[in-house]
Amino acid sequence: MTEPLLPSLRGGFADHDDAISVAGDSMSWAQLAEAAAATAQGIAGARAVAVQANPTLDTVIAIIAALHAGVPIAPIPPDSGPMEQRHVITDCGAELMLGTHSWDDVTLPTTPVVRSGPGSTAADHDPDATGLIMYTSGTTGAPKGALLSRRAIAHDLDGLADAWGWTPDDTLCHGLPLFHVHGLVLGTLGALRVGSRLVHTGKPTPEAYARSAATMYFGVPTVWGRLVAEPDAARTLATARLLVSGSAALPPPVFEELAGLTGHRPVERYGMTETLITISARHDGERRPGWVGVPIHGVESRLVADDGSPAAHDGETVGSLHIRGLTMFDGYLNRPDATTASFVDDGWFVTGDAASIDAGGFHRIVGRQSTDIIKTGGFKVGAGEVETALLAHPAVREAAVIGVADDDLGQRIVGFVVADLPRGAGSSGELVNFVASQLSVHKRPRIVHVVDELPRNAMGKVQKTRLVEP
Ligand code: MLC
Ligand code: AMP
Repeated sequence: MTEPLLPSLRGGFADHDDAISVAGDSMSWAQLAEAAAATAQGIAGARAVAVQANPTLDTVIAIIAALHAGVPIAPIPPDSGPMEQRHVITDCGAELMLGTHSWDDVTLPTTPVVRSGPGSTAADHDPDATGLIMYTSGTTGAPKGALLSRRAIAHDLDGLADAWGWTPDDTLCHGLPLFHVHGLVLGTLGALRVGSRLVHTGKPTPEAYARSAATMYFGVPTVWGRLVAEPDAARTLATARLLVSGSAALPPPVFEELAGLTGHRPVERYGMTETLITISARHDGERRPGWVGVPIHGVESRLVADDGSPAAHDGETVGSLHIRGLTMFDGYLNRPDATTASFVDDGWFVTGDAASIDAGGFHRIVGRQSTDIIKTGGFKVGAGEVETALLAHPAVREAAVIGVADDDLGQRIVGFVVADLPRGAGSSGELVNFVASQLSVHKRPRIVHVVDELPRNAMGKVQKTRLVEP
């Protein structure tokens, strides 16, 4: 049964005074349900709304209010600059901003988040209705809004609860952003669907994780890498039941260090904004460094060779990973072309990830098939989006952006520009800050090299493999 989406807010489980806590601000599920119902009054009937997704309890109330009202909501990175805000707010069709925001350029009316007051009774909604519009980067162009139905969210959370043995006895801890699937769908709606307490630490720092006595912890590999670099903090997680890593590849040495310090071999899981989380190691199954497990309930995967034939499940052969099942998004908003292009025969979604599958059905993600998708700190960033931002700088004439292997971030974003600026990385700070001010801060290159020319092939296309840092 997919509705009600969040049974904890309908009295489905024994309540706690601090059932949900975000950066130290906490409330019970009954209080959250009241706040959401009262806030929902202000948005009833809207086509869509948007929220500046700061890591606060007010953001959670706003999102739950939208789900209560049956109004699709787009959570936007709080630090996004004018270029990104303009695009997302226009594209998602928001009629209102829900809750306060700090964006001078946004002229939409604002409806406040309130914590008490009269509210409509919670009602079941059409499971096929859009719950969330989640923006995700592609290789080129501005981010696309993935339409996530209430049904897909419910199926995903139920599949993950099964895979992870997640119950109301758990307390979940993490500090991941509330504008992506990891922190919002799994990390917030997951706790509210399963009925487990949630401690959101505001930021995912080792100290904050160490302070929160929880049974389950979520993190992206950068979070786990930073945790094992502080062994005393890491050791406190020994009392947990399950550590879960996802959003990017967990380096096997970090897996082993985490296991050594906490006594827990982490569960790795794989997913995408579009498909939600589809593949995971199980709480009662094998956890293998470098491998992400098996499809969750309701999900199928297949491996396709370059010629379109099925690739062998021998643990070695690398193919294109396709996904099908109950957790699938309903397409990209306003982008029927991109939606059509991402599916092949019989509803298989082409993930763009290269993978191998072993005889036992265990999956290994080998990498992205496009070098123009960068995963930095678990954030997906399209090279094209950063290049467009660099080109908007008055001194920049040509730009190319790549991801470079990085011990902390997995990949770090590096820019190369032809510009009316001194050669080298001398003016890097200015260009880095320029991108940070136009897009979200996490999309900024960590360094920009000013070069005489970009390497191009005979067709004039930039050859990114020939871009090397001095
Ligand atoms: C630095 N800062 C700047 C700046 N340079 N601000 C303005 N201009 C500049 N030029 C500030 C930042 O605002 C921030 O401030 C601080 O410096 C640090 O920024 P950072 O270095 O970018 O952050 P960092 O510490 O590197 O972040 C690491 C991280 C983060 C792990 C915390 O990358 C993160 O939260 N990752 C999670 C990504 C995620 O959830 N992905 C899920 C996608 S869904 P301040 O004040 O904020 O500290 C998905 C599906 C799936 O992938 O499978 O899950
Ligand atoms: P996003 O669009 O932000 O949802 O990012 C989805 C992408 O993150 C996937 O296509 C993968 O490339 C990557 N990803 C997610 N989880 C993992 C994982 N456990 N291992 C490797 N890559 C992952």
